[in-house]
Amino acid sequence: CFMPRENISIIGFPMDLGSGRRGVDMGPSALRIANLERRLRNLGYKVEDLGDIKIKIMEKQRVGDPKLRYLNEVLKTSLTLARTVEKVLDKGNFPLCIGGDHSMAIGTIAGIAAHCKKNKKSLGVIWIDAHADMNTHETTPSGNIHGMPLAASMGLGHPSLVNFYGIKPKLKPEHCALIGIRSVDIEERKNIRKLNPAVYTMSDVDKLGIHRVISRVLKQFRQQVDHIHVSFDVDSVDPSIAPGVGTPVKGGLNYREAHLLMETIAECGCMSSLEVAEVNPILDVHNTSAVFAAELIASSMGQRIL
Ligand code: EXY
Ligand code: MN
Ligand code: MN
Ligand code: MN
Repeated sequence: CFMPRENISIIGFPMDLGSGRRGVDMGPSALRIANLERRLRNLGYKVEDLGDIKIKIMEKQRVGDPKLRYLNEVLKTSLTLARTVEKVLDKGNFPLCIGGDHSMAIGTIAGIAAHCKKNKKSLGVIWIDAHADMNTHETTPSGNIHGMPLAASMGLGHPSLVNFYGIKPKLKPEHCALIGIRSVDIEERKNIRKLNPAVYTMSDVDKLGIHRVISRVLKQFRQQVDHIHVSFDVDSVDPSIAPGVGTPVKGGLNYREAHLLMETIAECGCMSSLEVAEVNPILDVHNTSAVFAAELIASSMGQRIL
């Protein structure tokens, strides 16, 4: 379990090749400008920023297969991300991966899964997102890989994604929970039914309340897994308060719901890694979405009101 005095390693992944919209490659800069590091130091952590992983710009890339756009560069850079995350965990630090489009989860989860496998730990993932990110090259309406990482991690999708980093599957569906979901493609639904992870839609959040939802997930995961990874897509938050995201969808988490979700994760004290994806400064208003994301990261790491 993660204890507050552990050291945090920030890893930037300035990727936008997995997204249909430009701009999320600037997410890591926006989060750093939002004083992410200082916020964490203020909570008492030692923080090292490992900088950004090198990713070739879109202009220097070939799209390739229209159902798996920019696959080659996504795989190549995800390999570096996976190795970096694995190394950070192996030395006992807490990896905080900042993106970048959500295809980054392919690399993050691979690195975590490798660390867990070596240490005979079981992995659980809490996926907070407006989208399920459970398409495959066969069901995708867009060809954008950021719509596929969760299915791929659970063993469904193109072999190059599923077998990535030599671990397949990286995550069991019974150790996966999605929260905040409100935009799922028709064909993608079949993938969700096939794998059957726990899904808490925004409708469930409205009915149950975010505290009950996250408490239920944490209670279950605390008993069943040794490593809890939180994959936070900023588009889970309502676009009225976080407009600067790659793929905004109405009806998301409100300001307090988002903070309470992260505060409850912090209270549990059992998060072992975190990634934050899809901040898009091009669509943002004076960096407010990045500042909000940085506040939410702080909440998940123990920032309290009192
Ligand atoms: N489901 C749509 C697709 O696959 O193209 C949209 C995916 C957006 C994914 C964003 C990052 O969460
Ligand atoms: Mn996502
Ligand atoms: Mn999303
Ligand atoms: Mn609501």
